Amino acid sequence: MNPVIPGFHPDPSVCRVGDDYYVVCSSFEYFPGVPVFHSRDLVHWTQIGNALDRPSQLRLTAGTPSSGGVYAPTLRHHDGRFWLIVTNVAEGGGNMLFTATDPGGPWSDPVRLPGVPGIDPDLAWDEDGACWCTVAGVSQVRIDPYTGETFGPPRALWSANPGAKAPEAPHLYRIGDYWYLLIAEGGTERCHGVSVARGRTPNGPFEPCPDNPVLTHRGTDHPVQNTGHADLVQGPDGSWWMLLLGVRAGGGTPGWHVLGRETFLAPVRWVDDWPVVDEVPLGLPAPAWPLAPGPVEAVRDDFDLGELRPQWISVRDRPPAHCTLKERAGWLTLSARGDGLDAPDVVFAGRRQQHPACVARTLIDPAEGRGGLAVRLDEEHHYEIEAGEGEVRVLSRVGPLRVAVASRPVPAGPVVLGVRVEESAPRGPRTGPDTVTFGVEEPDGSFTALGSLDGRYLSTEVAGGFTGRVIGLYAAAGTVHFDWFEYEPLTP
Ligand code: 6LW
Repeated sequence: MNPVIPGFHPDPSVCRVGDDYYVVCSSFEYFPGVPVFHSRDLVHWTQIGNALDRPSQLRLTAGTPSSGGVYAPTLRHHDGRFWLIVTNVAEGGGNMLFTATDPGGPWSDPVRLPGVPGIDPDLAWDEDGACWCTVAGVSQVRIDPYTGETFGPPRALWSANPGAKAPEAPHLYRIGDYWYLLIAEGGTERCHGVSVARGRTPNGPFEPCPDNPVLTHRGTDHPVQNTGHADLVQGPDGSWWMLLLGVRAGGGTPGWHVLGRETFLAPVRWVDDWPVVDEVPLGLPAPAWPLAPGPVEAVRDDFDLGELRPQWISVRDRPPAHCTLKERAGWLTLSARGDGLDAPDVVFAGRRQQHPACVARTLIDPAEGRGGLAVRLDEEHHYEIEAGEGEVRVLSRVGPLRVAVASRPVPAGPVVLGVRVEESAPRGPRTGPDTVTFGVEEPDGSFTALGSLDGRYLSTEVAGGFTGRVIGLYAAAGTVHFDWFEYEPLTP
C-alpha cells in the first residue's frame, strides 16, 4: 500500500477538511504545476487537478533548468478557504500564495511575497489571527496573506542538529499545549530525516525533541530510503499520521531510484508529547477506518475528453498551437519546436512512471512529421522510440552522448510504439535497477523488441535533480498525431 502516491510526487503537504483530505506535491519544470490529490482514507489518493494550470499563475521559460521551477508547496485550510504557498525558483518567480474554495480548482492568480526569502514556505495562523510564514533555513516572518506584505525582517528559528545539512521543509502546528516545528534535515538524499521542536508560541523559543531525528532510514537496508520532508495529519479516528517523501532504490551499489521521490504514509505515536515514527512500512498497518476502493491503475486515454486529464504534464509550457486535441477529434496533435527532447522547449505530454515495472503503448500517425514515445528524466537523460520518414528508431541520450540504438523500416501509416520497463533481478553489486525495452507492435498484435537499455542512466543518482521518470509523447519535427495512449502497471 506504500507509497500511497507513487511516482515523482515529492514534498507532500496535507490538509484535512472534515472527512476529506488533500495533498499537493512539487512539480519543478513541468506544466501544469502542483498536482492536487483527494482522499477520504489517507491511503487511496485520486488526482483532482493541478493548482497552477494557467500561464498567469506559472510561467516557466526555456531558461528554467530541469529540476528548477516549482518547489515544495504547503496546503492549508483557514477561514473557509484553501491556501497554497509555493516557491517558483525560476527567474521572475519567488514565493507565491494562491487561494481556492475548491482545491480541485480554479485557484487564484498569485499573491507575490517579495519579502519572504528562500524555499519551502509554510503557513500558520496563530490564535490572534496573525499569519506566520516559515521557510527553509529555518526562519520566519509575519505576512499579510491577502497582500503579500511582510512585517519586519525574517527571524531565525530552530534549525535541528547543529551542523546538520539542509534544515528545510518546515511545518508549524498548534497541537495541544504546544506549537510544534517539524523540519527535514540531512539533505534529500540517503541521510534525509525528520526532526521536531516545540514551544509555547509559534515564534519559539523552541525546545528540540531529545530523540531527534524522529524519523530517518539513514544507515539501514530498508527498501524505502531518503525518508524526510514530512507533514502531519490526523486520521478519521483521531490517530496521527505523517505523509512524507521516500525513494525505492533498485539494483546493486549504490542503488538507483528511477521513479523520483514518492509520497509515503506512516503511523505516528506520541511519547511524552513528542511525535515518533518507528519506520515507514512498505505494507501499512490496517487503519481503523474503512478504506475506499483503490484507484483504477491501468490507464487508457483515447483523447476524447476535449482536454487532457490532470495526470498529463508538459515540459515548461503547453501552448495550444503546439499541443491540441482540436485538430483531429479524438487525437492528440503535437507540433514540434526546437530540437525535440534535447531542447528545453520540447513539445511533450506525458505522465509519471509510477510503478517499478510497467508497459506503455501508443498509436502514432507520423505522416506529417517525426515523433514518438519517450521515457524522460531531463533534457540530457531520455530514451525514446521515434517514428517518421518510413522507419522507427530507438534513441538514447545520456549526458553528452546521443546514440541511435536500433532502427527498422515500417510501412507508411499509423504504427503502435511500445515501451516495457522491467525490474532487474539483483545479481550483483553492479546490476542496474531495471531495463527499458522499446519496440513496435506487428499487425498481428505481437510485440517486436528493437532495443533494451539499462535503466540506471535514467535515475536520479545518474542524472541528478529532484524529479523522476515521465513517460510521454513528443514531436521531434513537423506534426504528429496520437490516437490513444495506454499505461499499465506490472508491479505494485
Ligand atoms: C525541497 C526541499 C527538499 O524544496 O527538496 O526533500 C527540495 N526536500 O525541502 C526540492 O524538492
